[in-house]
Amino acid sequence: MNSTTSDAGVVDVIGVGAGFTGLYLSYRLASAGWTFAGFEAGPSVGGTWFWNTYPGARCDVESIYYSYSFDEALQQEWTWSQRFAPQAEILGYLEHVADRFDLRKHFTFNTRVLGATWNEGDRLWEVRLDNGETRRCRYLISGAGGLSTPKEFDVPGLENFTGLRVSTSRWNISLDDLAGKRVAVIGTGSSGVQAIPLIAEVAEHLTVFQRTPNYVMPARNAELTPEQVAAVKQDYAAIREECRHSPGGIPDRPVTDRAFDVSDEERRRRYEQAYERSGFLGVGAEFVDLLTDAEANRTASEFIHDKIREIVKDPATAELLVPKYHPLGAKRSVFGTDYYETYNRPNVSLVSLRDEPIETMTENAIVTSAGSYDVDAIVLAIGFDAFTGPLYGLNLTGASGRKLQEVWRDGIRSYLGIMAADFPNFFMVAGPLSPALASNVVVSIEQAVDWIADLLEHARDTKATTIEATVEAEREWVEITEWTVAQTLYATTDSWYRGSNIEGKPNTFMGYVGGVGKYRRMCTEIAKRGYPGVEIDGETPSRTIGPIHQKIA
Ligand code: NA7
Repeated sequence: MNSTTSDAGVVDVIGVGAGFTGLYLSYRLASAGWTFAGFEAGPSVGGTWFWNTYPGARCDVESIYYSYSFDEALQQEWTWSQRFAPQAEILGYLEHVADRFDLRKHFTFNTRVLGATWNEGDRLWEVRLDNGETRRCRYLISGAGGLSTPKEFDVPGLENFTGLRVSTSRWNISLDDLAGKRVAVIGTGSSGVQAIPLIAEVAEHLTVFQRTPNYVMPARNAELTPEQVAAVKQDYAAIREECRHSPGGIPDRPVTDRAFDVSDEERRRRYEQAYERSGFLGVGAEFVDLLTDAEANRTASEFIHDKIREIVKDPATAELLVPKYHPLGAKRSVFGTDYYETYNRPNVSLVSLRDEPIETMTENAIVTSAGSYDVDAIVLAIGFDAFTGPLYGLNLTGASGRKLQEVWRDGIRSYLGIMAADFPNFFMVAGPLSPALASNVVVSIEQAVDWIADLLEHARDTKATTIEATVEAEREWVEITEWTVAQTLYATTDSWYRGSNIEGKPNTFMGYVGGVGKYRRMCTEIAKRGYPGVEIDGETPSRTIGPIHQKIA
């Protein structure tokens, strides 16, 4: 096909979302000469960082890595203020990127994609928008994000509550609105853990309703010094390259010894050091077998248990906070500031929903099986319908006339987390079964966008009109992702990684955990071999990716 298509009104590419993905997608594809129309439900750019404005919101990946690498001048001129920049600064960064590269012109804001149907006759997507329009495009690319569809509160009675009610993922009040109030926070994942200490400072009383205790390690956030910033900027190209070829999208700290290779004293000393370092390369990454061997993991988990018991003064509260239900790192680790210390405040109390589940709510109270808690405000920090929530929200109807949610009813299937059989010319950036879930997602986003852009270029060169994953390649990729995760403790633990936080969602681990470096090398090899596993106008070098995964180190 020609990028200046002759079909009147048909745009080459429609992109969904104007977050980290949508912005880079628009830049990359417009630069390559494609016509691009982006639609964003929110009023401006930012995606996750536009919506999640709750107190304490910040990324759990260090900002010097959690940022774009595609433009040297951009990374030289932008200066992060802190190790983990707060939400407002990350949003400011994305606004800067949008303005600097003049990207807003590619987007229509306040416009949600309601549905999209593949038109086999014309070989294009018909995309329905909530402004009543239908737009047509050759390629449809989702940058709708993995954590953008808030989970519905699945406990009856919330509708009875007449006090102030707010969700961390759609925060629309100020912290002052909670001042002097009796506040309940429900949920203790990253969002709850970040918000709780700040809410505790203003509330008359804060009651935290915890279902599953998490391992919360100190974030050790700090201002970045001018010397640190200068050192990073001087070395940025090499740092980015290291991130791209690392396991998790951040510079690696390779370890080769196992937890029981060292004495108990030496192990403890190493954990203490790692605890000071914190971050994803902290305690959970101190020995090579912590995510693969349950006994090895127990040593690290118990180290954190002891830390909690040291910090929290009331022994009964400490015991409730000790995470006993899963190994450290098997669901996403949480990094906080003064989280456990907050439970030493006289105005904070903890309710364990494992011991006393919520039964209902009244107009001014949360009622559990053991009692009633009067509150003026409820903060829901209950997470997201990850990955499939945003995708199913696009209501895609594929070549066979079935919706994606029907095709994936018994479990997610994708090729590389990028394509889905029966959905020609549709691509997902940081989609299910990609490495995005367990990585610095910005690294995964840039890699996927570049790979998709190269594939579109390849199709343009051959004047092809349809690109589709084969069923065989998709099946193989599912097997590879399942085999890879089965080697780890991720396989043993319920979490949003597996969809188990949503009632009725098939329990499938939604990511590839073989490492972003290995994944990148595999994708590069697939491109080099002419895209096995991808049918381009019905032709493919091979319907499967064969032994490429085993061969790539
Ligand atoms: P998470 O990590 O999914 O955490 C949600 C929390 O809410 C978690 O503690 C849940 O307990 C709890 N939850 C969910 N539903 C309920 C109900 N019905 N009752 C009580 N408690 C409930 O979401 P976050 O927003 O904190 O973080 C998501 C990601 O964003 C994070 O991993 C980072 O990558 C950034 P559960 O554990 O399910 O028992």
